[in-house]
Amino acid sequence: MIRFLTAGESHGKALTAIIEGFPSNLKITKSYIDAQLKRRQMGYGRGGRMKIETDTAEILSGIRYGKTMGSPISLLIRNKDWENWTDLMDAEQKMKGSIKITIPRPGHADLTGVSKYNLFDIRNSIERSSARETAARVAAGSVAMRLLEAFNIHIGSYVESIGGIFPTQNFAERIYSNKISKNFNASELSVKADRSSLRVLDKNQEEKIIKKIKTAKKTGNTLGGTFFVVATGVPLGLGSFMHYDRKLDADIASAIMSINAVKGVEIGKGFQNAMEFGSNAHDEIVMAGENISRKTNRAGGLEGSISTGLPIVVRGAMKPIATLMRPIKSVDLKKMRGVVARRERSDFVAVPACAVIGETMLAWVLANHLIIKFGGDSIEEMKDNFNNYNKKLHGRIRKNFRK
Ligand code: EPS
Repeated sequence: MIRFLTAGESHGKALTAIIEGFPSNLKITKSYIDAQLKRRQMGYGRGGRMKIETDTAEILSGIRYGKTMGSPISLLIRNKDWENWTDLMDAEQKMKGSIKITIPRPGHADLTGVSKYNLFDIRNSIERSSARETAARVAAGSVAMRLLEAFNIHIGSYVESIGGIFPTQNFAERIYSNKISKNFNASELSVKADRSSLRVLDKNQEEKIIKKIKTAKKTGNTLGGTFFVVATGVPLGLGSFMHYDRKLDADIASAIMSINAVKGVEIGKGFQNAMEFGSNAHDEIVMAGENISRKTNRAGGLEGSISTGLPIVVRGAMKPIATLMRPIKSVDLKKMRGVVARRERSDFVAVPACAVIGETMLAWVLANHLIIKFGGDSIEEMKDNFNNYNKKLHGRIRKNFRK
């Protein structure tokens, strides 16, 4: 229903995103998009590039006087570092004296990229496989986030662990036990996480992780970790079990897995539940006064691939950054002999940024399913559809089963 495309190389002139299919009259400003871009750049353990860039979006089309027009929205993020790469990244002329990259880094897209695309220089693979592309995704995803906010749907994230260091209490457990306030707004999680240099919720844990990152830096190593992305206010009924490509959980897993370096995705207590008896894994249906309610939310807000109305909880695992300053073994493709892998400026840890990207990817999927279910050409039309459905939902269940 909605689409976006990104283009741009890590050290090219700019990144762009074209977003299509949003309703008209959605309020959005450049400063809203820029605030999300800034959040993606933060985090202890980032590399030198983040000192060069101050990512901001130029709105090229689709927004007038602070509102969407229904037309394709195009956004441009300039790469400041491009000024140092104009010759190396020239579209026509090969730079005189430029040296090919011939040693692939294990864990990066270097070897698979040059093999598959028949490239003559690993640089050609690095440029697009770099996580720099996620800046364009965050810009696109922030438009989706704004759409959700118009329906009181909020998204937040936090880092659960880095380098195997976990908090003493995981906030997600409170969501799984459904003991969280009905008014809990997931963006509060981000407000809290953004106060930490690692986007963790536990100060003790932060200190321990910083120590470990310092050790990683000293020893030329990198770290990965796990993060949570949560959505609140999602109405019951997004997604469907009717066909594999209509499933909301599958779309969420795909969107999170698409983030660079993510190797694992879990919804609710997915992996833990696989070890439990069924009676300990599912969420009992109970009456709370007049209303149907759930004792727990171990399913993470999804049952039968449809949103239950409870918070959606997604957990992602990011592998350690593949560029090591004390590299592991590789092969020089020119000399065809064993060497150590190449070093290149990079981050030591990027899990905090990954969580922010996770927010925008989840926002994109939820905005898409919201538009599928309540779609209209203007935000006003969509709101009418949304309010009408929600107003009648519970009454309909009662009426249908009383007959
Ligand atoms: C990134 C930009 C990149 C890296 C990092 C993320 O810039 P550069 O290569 O010029 O330092 O800092 O990318 C990776 C760690 C990676 O493996 O691709 C960014 O904007 O997030």
